[in-house]
Amino acid sequence: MAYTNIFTAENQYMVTQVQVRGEPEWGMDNENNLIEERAGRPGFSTLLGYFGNAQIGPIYLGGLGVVSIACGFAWFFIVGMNYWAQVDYSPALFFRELFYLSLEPPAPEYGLGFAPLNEGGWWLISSFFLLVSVMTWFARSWVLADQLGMGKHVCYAFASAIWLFLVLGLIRPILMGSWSEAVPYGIFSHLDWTNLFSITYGNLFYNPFHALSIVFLYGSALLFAMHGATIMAVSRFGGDRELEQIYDRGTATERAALFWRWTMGFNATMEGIHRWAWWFAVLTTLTGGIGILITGTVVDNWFAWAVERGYGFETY
Ligand code: 07D
Repeated sequence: MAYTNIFTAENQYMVTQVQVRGEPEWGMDNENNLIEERAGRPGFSTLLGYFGNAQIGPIYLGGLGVVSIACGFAWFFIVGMNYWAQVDYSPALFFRELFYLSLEPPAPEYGLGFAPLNEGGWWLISSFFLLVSVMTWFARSWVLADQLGMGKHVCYAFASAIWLFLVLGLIRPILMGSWSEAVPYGIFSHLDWTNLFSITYGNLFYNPFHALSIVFLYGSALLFAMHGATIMAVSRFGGDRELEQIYDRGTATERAALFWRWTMGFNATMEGIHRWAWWFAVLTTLTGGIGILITGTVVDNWFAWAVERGYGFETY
């Protein structure tokens, strides 16, 4: 039997990854003359090449990109300056307490009104910048996909994540009539918020949309692992040329498909696996957003809700 050296081209595992390097790739020069608006000369980083493409740049910022980055920085800066103020500008305290520092939304008595700067006002202002930053980044992804003649699949997937983000920080607080419902900006504080949210509304595990969201989150990880592993396992037969294998099915696809049929009696197609992945990812935050939206607005206690429906049991 032939012995395969793991360091030969036929058998490229992640540890034997090949970095091909030629002249920098500038990308297409389409009718919009985007190439002239690209900033910086491209360079190369071997280290970066271990994680993705070794080429860095050129970057296309455009008006939306500049607004998005500026507003994202404003949010980050306001949060950071509040942290510094909270530790009286002591670097030692700042780093020691970093995970405990937090910029909190206004207290319940302020409702949906404005609050003094140090009582949630800064949270409101920084949230405005975060909102603009995320929405302009979305618009940028749309415009760039459009200019490259691409489908809008990335944009729609991003929109699903933004849906959950908006429910958590904007839509649900408005429906509940108070900014105090929103998530604070801090490492441990946002974890505490999550925990408290679950406890307040009778254990989020009984919320079927939280359960669905977990299904799709874990499912995404599983599908991603299965797909990534399958493609790497058949890359020696050209399986990594996935798109070619979709319309001109070769031995890589045949083997990969047969492997899964032998293993579990069913296989996705070379094309369909990407639809599986897209839907699982999109449904994670889509179902999640529904779950959060109806918590406190429609359902007050998920455990009691589950007891009424016969799947929650009181134990004494
Ligand atoms: C949060 C939204 C999109 C984000 C965007 C980003 C920037 C700026 C800045 C980096 C991720 C915009 C912002 C770009 C960033 C810088 C500097 C996406 C987000 C657009 N849960 N749980 C979920 C599990 C429990 C609770 C989802 C598991 C407890 C609450 C997911 C368990 C309690 C909420 C999930 C578990 C609880 C969730 C998140 C196990 C108390 C939500 C999906 C095994 C701890 C959220 C319906 C996601 C949700 C959510 C998993 C347990 C509370 C499926 C595995 C019982 C309050 N939980 N959870 O992709 O959607 O988030 O709920 O115990 O709000 Mg849960």
